[in-house]
Amino acid sequence: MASEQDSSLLAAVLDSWDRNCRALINLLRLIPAHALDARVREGSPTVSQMFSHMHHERMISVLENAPECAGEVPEEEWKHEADPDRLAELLGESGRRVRDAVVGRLEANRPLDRDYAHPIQLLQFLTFHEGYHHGQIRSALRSAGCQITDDEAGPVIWDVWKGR
Ligand code: NI
Repeated sequence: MASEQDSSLLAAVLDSWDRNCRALINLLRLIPAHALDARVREGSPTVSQMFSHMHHERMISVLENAPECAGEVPEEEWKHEADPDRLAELLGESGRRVRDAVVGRLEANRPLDRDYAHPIQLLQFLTFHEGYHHGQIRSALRSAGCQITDDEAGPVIWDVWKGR
């Protein structure tokens, strides 16, 4: 790292990735197991499939951009996984791999292999991508009549972001 200010900015960026990962797992934990097969409409992916897809996106991004940190990319991108604990475990692993990939490239002062102007942009891209699917998951739950209320989401999602 070039300076003390750079390292404190990097710590803040990594902290936001950690918060994103925590909020996503917290969202998963708010969903009753039977609601993992909710969809926005017939033919849309299930809630479970969207979580699998987010894990897949992280894993393929690491493989393509920092293969030294890659793990096993799932064969099925949109797998319907019925076990929420398994989804949480996968997301835990991919969250760590993404983090390691970015930190590793920054420490080595190397760009990512394929995409992104700067390694940090991988974190920002994935945070954006996951926010997008977060909204879709909330819509799917609403369509299936098992919506998460703002009172439930507040402390474990929004406050995770805003907490000091
Ligand atoms: Ni997507």
